[in-house]
Amino acid sequence: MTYKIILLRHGESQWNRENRFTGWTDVPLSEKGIEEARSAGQLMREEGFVFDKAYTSCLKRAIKTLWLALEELDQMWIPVVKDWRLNERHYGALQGYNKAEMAEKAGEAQVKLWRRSYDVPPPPLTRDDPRYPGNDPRYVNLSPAELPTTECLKDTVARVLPYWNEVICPEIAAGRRLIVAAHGNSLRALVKYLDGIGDEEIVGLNIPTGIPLLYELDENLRPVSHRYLGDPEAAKAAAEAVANQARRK
Ligand code: DG2
Repeated sequence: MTYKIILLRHGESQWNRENRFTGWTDVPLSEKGIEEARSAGQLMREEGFVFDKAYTSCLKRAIKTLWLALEELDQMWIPVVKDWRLNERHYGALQGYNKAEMAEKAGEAQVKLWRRSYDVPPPPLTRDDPRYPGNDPRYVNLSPAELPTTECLKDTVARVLPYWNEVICPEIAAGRRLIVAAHGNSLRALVKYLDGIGDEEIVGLNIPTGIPLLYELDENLRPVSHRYLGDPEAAKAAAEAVANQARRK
């Protein structure tokens, strides 16, 4: 007996397009991102996916990707749960800055540490910074300790994993067919756990936009296999492009 779950990073956002650190900034999809979200839905339709429930973040790039994919599947009616714990990792004071320009300024090695290391957080925001999420009504129920001023992947794991274990896993075990639409790093956090990727190896993992990632799980909800739907070479090239976003110009 195995279970299937789809993990989907949103389609290209406007700030992915402009190559800017985004984090909790609520930016829309680009035109290309809208197309990617539709294609993701088509890929799932071609493989006959049917879902009972969807999970996403509180950020419109993931929410809209989910909507567009479900529209292609003609399954827009299913319940959708939005939770901040699936948000992108908070990129602290880097939010808004161009990744390649930051590599010029701080050096590629430093930017790689901020982007991909397990436990080096980007510089934090101050609480009086307009980018601090504490004044945003969608986060009104978060405790001060939960409201980030920055996050490394380890911090993201610390909020994504309890959500996976306490909210999503019971649904899978009950036989519900789920799709999770989230972000590059909230999904890296999950994949790190699922595949038991070490703190050093996780540096090399990049997740492309808008390509459904299928996991098959055994009865203990441990992965048996995973693959990107569609052309594996295209997924590989897209992941490579993500890795290279913070090269100096
Ligand atoms: C990107 C990921 O998040 O950036 O916050 O800039 O998945 O929501 O587009 P997403 C961001 P990198 O960690 O790949 O630089």
